[in-house]
Amino acid sequence: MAKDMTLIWGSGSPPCWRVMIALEEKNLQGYNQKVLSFEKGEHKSQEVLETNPRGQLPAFKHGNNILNESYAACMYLESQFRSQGNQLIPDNAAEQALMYQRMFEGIALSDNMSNVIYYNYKVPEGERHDSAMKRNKESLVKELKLWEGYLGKLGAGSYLAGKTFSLADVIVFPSVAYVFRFGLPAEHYPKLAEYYALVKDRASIKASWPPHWLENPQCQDLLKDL
Ligand SMILES: N[C@@H](CCC(=O)N[C@@H](CS)C(=O)NCC(=O)O)C(=O)O
Repeated sequence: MAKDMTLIWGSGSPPCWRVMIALEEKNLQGYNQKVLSFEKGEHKSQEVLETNPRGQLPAFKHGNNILNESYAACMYLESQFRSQGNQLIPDNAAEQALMYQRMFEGIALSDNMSNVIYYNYKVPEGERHDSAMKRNKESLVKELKLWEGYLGKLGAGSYLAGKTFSLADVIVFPSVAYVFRFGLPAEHYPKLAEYYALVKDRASIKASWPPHWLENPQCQDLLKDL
């Protein structure tokens, strides 16, 4: 039981989801938690700002230790609970190198994805251009093809950094789930689709699946032409 931990999160936020997956993988259930609404602006509340002055989620605390960056929180959990639950950082140097490499490349995937999915949210109405959206989509395609190639090289049934589930999957899987939720055609990205199918039913992923995705499994088909 993780009674000395508190996570404030928002449903469907990939950074929040990462921390929740890591907590599940390390058998740290039973933590204090509160889910807030981005739509209602609750992430800008005093309660959040006290933990995370950026007014962003996740806001995570273990005792007096504050970790609001999802990468930091996941790495901290693995390091503090190394022998508990599933090991998320491989010991072998080559496997560890690939794991860190993919994990941090996850930033590019996440950025490219949100530049398309959240274009309207990020760019004020008068400044939006079809040409910019087209460029963002082209960048996302390039990025997705990279990951498709990485998975192709590793072979069937692989996780992002090899034969075992690792911190790279904890960090990157939410972005993969996002692109399929937004209509990415599985037939154009068969390796990514295979990876998505392999990981989506894992216990830690199911336990932390965004609640509003369960209520509303259908989403926009914004990525259907990719
Ligand atoms: N680098 C942070 C990013 C956190 C983040 O961008 N959270 C988003 C939700 S996905 C948020 O709170 N956005 C609201 C805002 O920036 O006002 C992390 O990885 O934890």
